[in-house]
Amino acid sequence: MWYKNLTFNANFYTLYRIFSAKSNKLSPFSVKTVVSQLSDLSKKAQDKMNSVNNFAGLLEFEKEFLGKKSELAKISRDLKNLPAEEKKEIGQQVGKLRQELTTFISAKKEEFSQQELAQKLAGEWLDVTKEIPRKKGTLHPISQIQQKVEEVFTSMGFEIADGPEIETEWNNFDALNIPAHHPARDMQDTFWISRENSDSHKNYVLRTQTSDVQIRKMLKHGAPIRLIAPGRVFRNEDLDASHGNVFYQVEGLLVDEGISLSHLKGTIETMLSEIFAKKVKVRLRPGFFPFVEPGFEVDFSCTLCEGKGCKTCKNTGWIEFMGAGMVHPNVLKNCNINPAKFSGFAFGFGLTRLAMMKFGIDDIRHLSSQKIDFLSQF
Ligand code: FA5
Repeated sequence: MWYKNLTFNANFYTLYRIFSAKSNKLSPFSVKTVVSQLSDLSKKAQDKMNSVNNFAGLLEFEKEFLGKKSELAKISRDLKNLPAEEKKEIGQQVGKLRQELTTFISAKKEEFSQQELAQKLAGEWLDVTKEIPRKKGTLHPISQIQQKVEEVFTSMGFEIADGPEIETEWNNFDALNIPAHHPARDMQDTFWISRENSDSHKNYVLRTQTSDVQIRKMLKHGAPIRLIAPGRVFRNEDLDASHGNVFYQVEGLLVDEGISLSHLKGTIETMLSEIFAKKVKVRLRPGFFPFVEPGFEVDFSCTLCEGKGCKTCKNTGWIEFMGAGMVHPNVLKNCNINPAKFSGFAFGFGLTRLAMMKFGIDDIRHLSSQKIDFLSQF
């Protein structure tokens, strides 16, 4: 290293000889003493340079060799006692040694700062090209199942229809062949918004079913018609694991010439087989809904036990699924469609409950819990 080549030793020896021989003003002993002090100091500094390996060591070194109480400072102060000629000669050597020590110290300071910076940067280094694992959001299980249902029905030529959640009493009940004091209105635990008018077109409810969309669309487009209407419905019910008071249904309607129950059965079997990705069978049991005649409760074969019987299907091999039937002639008439020419089927199932079945969710309340940990499992 450069500082190993300090030039003092030879120079001091020369100086020593000059002063020993020439000086008659200052005692040779004094010059000799200064020269040998400088020589020793230079050697000592060189020896220590190798062991300076950090900032603290460097500060100590600086203090020892260039500090106010250092030997060099002392020699500098003593220079004034030398005769002018010697003062100049020795002063130059003192200056040279000071310069070399200063150069060494600042070079080392720079070296240590670079090391410190490099260490700091190594600790703080950031790879901006690295992909940061991010928690991705997921679709709510109900949205997922709704998308799938829409996909299947669209592929069978059904239109996706929509309707308002605040509905007239007429669309939600009267047009669907549910007369004013019919118990079916109570069956659906209605949230009334206004009920005081004698004209049911002017009374409003939070819709209790998506069947209202059949009415709106048949009134607007007539027949033939083929639609599904997914949406939110509201019922003033006591809550438990399988009953919500805000939940989702899907209404289905197909009206055309020559439509029969076999079309209904085939349509529902196709939809469920697609949703569960396996062959699903459907059975119809007699059921009552004022807007269909005949009406049915529709079950499908348990997808867990393949119909053999398990806890989920209560050992029956069948899961209760939805209400359905052939559109009542009164409903067709209410929508200006000729029942002598057109017939159709309608069905309505709980989308929320279908999502529960598909994903094995045992409590409907989880679905509205907004718990990300729960919802992101699906
Ligand atoms: C109806 O709402 C009829 N509109 C269905 C219909 C349409 C029948 C067309 C015939 C022709 P129901 O009240 O049974 O039917 O409800 C249909 C489905 O909604 C039920 O099978 C069930 O899956 C779901 N459902 C009913 N009440 C609740 C509730 N409180 N919480 C969650 N899901 C419910």
